[in-house]
Amino acid sequence: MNAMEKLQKELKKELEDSRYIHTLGVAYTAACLAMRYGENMEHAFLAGLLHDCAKSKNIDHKKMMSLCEKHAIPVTDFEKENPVLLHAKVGSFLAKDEYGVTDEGILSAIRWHTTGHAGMTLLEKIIYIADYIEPNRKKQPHLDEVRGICFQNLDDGLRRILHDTLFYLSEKKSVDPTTQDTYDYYMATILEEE
Ligand code: DGI
Ligand code: FE
Ligand code: FE
Repeated sequence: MNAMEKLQKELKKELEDSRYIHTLGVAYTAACLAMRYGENMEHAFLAGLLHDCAKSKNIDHKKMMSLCEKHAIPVTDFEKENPVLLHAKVGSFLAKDEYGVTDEGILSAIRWHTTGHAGMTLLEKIIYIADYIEPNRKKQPHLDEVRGICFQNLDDGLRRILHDTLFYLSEKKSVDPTTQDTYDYYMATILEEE
């Protein structure tokens, strides 16, 4: 068994079945986007596999908070109110600490997969997008159209996902300031590109 297969076996044990299925979907979708846009395919696959590793059966919100305290990971007030957001930061920490990932590009793709941020790298965009469009995702509106766009033009796909996410969030929950920042940044870059 190679290292990637071993990791998959470990994650299968660590995650709920549905979360593991989603994880594989993200890994393969990220690999496809990497092929399309010229990113390192192995890096994309590995980041996809680990992006939700903090959503382990053995880690609840309390445990995420205590991991942040113990390892000096800063927690914003918004994250204190919405601790589910912490799985991105904690996941990046665990990818390094528990799973031995050293590549900073992979770690930051995990770190930013939930909110995105202004000025994302290609790999960060790929993981952010793959998380949204992977085949097991079903509930979001007009997903098939969004999937097509993501394989035609990555930034158009990113903007479309940010738009739909903000719309969804603003109806149901409060929007994280970083998510808002990401949205504002990428909407403002439409004009610059053209
Ligand atoms: O971990 P996944 O479910 O695969 O997807 P994800 O990492 O995008 O996380 C989605 C969760 O994070 C979902 O419970 C909504 C929450 N979330 C993401 N952005 C925001 C947010 N919650 C709030 N309140 N505000 C946000 O901006
Ligand atoms: Fe996630
Ligand atoms: Fe995910």
